[in-house]
Amino acid sequence: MPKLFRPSVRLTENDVTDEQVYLNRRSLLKSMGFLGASTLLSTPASAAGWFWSDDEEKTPFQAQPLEFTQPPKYQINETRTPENKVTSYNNFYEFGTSKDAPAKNATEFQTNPWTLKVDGLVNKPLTLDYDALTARFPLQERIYRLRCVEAWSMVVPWVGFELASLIKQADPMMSAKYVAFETLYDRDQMPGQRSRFMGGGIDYPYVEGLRLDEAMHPLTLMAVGLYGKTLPPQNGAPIRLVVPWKYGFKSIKSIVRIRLTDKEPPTTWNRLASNEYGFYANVNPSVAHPRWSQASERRITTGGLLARNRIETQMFNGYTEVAPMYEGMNLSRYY
Ligand SMILES: Nc1nc2c(c(=O)[nH]1)N[C@H]1C(S)=C(S)[C@@H](COP(=O)(O)O)O[C@H]1N2
Ligand SMILES: [Mo]
Repeated sequence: MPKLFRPSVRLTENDVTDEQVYLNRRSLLKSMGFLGASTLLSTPASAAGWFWSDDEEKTPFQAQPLEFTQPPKYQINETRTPENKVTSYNNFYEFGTSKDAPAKNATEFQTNPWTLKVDGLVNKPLTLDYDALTARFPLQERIYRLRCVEAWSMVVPWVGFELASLIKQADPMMSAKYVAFETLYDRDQMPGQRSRFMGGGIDYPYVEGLRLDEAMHPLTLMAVGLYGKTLPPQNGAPIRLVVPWKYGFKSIKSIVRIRLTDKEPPTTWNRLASNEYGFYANVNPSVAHPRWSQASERRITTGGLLARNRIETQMFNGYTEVAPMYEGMNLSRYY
């Protein structure tokens, strides 16, 4: 997403103070030897935790291999974006707004234990713990195009399961019309949530939504991995949404809650700039963003990150099987 500094989201004195206090405390801990590699204690992190209860032991992310099938239908014939680019060029404003910030700032993001709740207008509310995320549903590898609203794109081999299978287990009520998603809110772990400046002016937690039929569409994926292994923190560990026919900001990361509702739920980028980002946000080359064209995109493959590899953007990002869901809707507006 482009950086947006609107008058209402300018840096305030409070934010600075907040961040400063936090940084000072960390540098104090560091000078005492409680952070980083060097320490006088034999079991550093746990001993530090014993003194200073909010500085718990952190284990850096380590990808675990996953087991999955590879349905031929989802193996597309396009050059995949190399893994090191998928995991180093990210939008995850909870960890900072520059593309390299999430990979740098999320290395120690703790995702186990984790709880994902499915509730709202359902007959059987569910809670999935960390192990259930990868064990409850058979996993599939799906190679999808990911088209960011900023006009760059990637081809990513995700591992996951259909959101529909999760929603079916919760048994939605007849009154359910929409699905609301929410990212983790944890100011200790997500520096962008502590500072308006670092978090791009977003009111956290990050929220997203889909119409129920969109959520139930077989293309809509809950991803728990990429390139055959568990998701790195910067890509939305331990579980994120992937909606390949919509702009990337719909594909919300690190989800803790999925709520079925009868009203169109608020969505983060629409709340921040409703003239630029709509609820539907279907990829549409013929509707320009107010500040740039959406007719083409920079495909990130094996060249340098800024290599001139421009291709034409396709309607619904090429997933035209979703078109019937939008019959009768005016898609020429910036939805
Ligand atoms: N919680 C959360 N989810 C998010 C974002 C974010 O900032 N916070 N950025 C979105 C945007 S704009 C894009 S393009 C994709 C990027 O996913 P990737 O980093 O795995 O490529 O994540 C989306 N999901
Ligand atoms: Mo994006």
